[in-house]
Amino acid sequence: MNRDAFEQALRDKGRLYHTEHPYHRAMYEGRCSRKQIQGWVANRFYYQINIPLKDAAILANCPDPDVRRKWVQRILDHDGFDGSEGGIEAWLRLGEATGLSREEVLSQEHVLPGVRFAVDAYVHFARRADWREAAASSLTELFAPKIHQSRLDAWPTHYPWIEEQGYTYFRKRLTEARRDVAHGLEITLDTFNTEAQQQRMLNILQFKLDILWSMLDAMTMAYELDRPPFHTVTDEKTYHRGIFS
Ligand code: AHQ
Repeated sequence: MNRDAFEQALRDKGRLYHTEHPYHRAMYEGRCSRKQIQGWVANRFYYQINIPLKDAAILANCPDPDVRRKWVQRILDHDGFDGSEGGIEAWLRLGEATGLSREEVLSQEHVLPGVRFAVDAYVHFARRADWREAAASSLTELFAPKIHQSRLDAWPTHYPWIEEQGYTYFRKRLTEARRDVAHGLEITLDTFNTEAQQQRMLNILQFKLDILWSMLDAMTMAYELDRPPFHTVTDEKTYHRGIFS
């Protein structure tokens, strides 16, 4: 495919984005319970704290200082820097705004095995893959601004019990995601030129779409179907804790 056709092929993957997952549809249609919103926030926290590790892995594998100089901004966006609290702190505020305590979210006690496996797969891929393939796998964010905007549009109406300061994270991502995508797209379109490379890249993007979808499947089992891991045996959260961290 030429550059434009390949970009369109990447954008066409948007129809499989987790916007369409039933958990997210329930969320912006106002059909989520407080427990389902809190479960989502507590589980997605594990994704958020692993993004800087994923991006650091890409930096570690990338020999090009011009790319690193831009890519490092992603770590600062999440970890914060002098004068900016960062996305992870903003996510903790989202947790508090939904009625979770900081300690509860930081403890990872709610992180479901299926969510942990999906997120760990992303970090391990970024560590092992060619840095350009790992960079390109962030392009699910082509579709992210729309999903962040949908939360800002729908949540205050449907979930008035969520405190307003919780929305900082979604607002931040509207601009950050767009800037990240511009850089990720440039690397991707410059790198993958042969048919084999482009097909492999589309498969890698599908891998990332599968990660996002699988996280919500684990949350559906636990918070919608009331079938969390080991529910037939115990009500206790008996999930394993991070064995890599
Ligand atoms: O908040 C999100 C975020 O910081 C990132 C980084 C990026 C990546 O490097 O893979 N992907 C991503 C995403 C974030 N939020 C998700 C959401 O639904 O709120 C979407 C997700 C993505 O599209 O990959």
